Amino acid sequence: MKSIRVIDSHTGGEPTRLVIDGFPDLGQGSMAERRRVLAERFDAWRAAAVLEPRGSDVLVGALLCEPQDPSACAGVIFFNNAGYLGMCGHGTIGLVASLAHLGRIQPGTHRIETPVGTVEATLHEDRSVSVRNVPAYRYRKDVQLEVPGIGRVVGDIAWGGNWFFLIADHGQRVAGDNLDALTTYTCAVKQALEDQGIRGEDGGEIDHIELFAEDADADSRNFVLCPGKAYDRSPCGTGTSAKLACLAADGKLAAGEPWRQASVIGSQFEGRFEWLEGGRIVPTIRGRAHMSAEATLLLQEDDPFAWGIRL
Ligand code: PYC
Repeated sequence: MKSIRVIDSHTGGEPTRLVIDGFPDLGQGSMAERRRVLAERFDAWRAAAVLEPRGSDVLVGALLCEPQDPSACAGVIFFNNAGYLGMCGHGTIGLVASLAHLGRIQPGTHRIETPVGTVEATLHEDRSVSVRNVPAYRYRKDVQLEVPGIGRVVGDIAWGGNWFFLIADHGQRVAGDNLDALTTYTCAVKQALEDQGIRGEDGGEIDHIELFAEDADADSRNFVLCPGKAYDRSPCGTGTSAKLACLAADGKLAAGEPWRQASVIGSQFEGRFEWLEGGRIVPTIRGRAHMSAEATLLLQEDDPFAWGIRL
């Protein structure tokens, strides 16, 4: 019988399953190279860890890796029910909280390697975590998209560690009792982007769709559709980074000024940015994770669903 040791946490309601032992050896390459090896040769392990019956569509997996650079405290590869992510803000906060829970790190700043670059995470004394993310930027503003069944939708394309399509004017009620309609709307937008070949600057798939609305307790509330069709229960660290890039580009938020981003379930991140040369920004996202479980996943030889339910 195979086994996988995991630590589960959630960041503002969005779960992270940190795999600390039991996955196959992916070699000594960069996190991008190890992600490729995992995807091409060992994808069944991703499925076993996050799909039903052990996981769910909402779960984000984080594989803890030895970093290449000895000055980094960890490397990580993020994945979910549909495949692999670039960066993951809520997941990095969950990773740091889990490493602290295990006694492997103390308050302070820690470098973490991801497939899209190294980020710096600061564990604060109050156990909140700030993630100084990879550089973010808006690639295209006011992209017009014809969406079958909806009509014309206008949004920005921005990079925040994943590719996002950000929509302010959507006519949808961004609220926890309207999740089915929000999911249907954002899935239609995602499909239209795909069908019309609209992609990120590097040809990357725009696999996150983000809607914004006003919020009484924050600067904005969002709904984020993730690849795999689950919505982000947290305000989405990479999505908030993409939002900061758009606010910065529009001159609506100054460097260092706080931005409180609420999720559709009411959890919050605080974001700020610094300017980089060339119009890019470095976003920092602060939030808090709570521990949910320490567990050993078991894969029995005769279990027909040992490697997940894949329909
Ligand atoms: O927090 O960046 C994030 C994230 C991406 C997908 C789910 N959460």
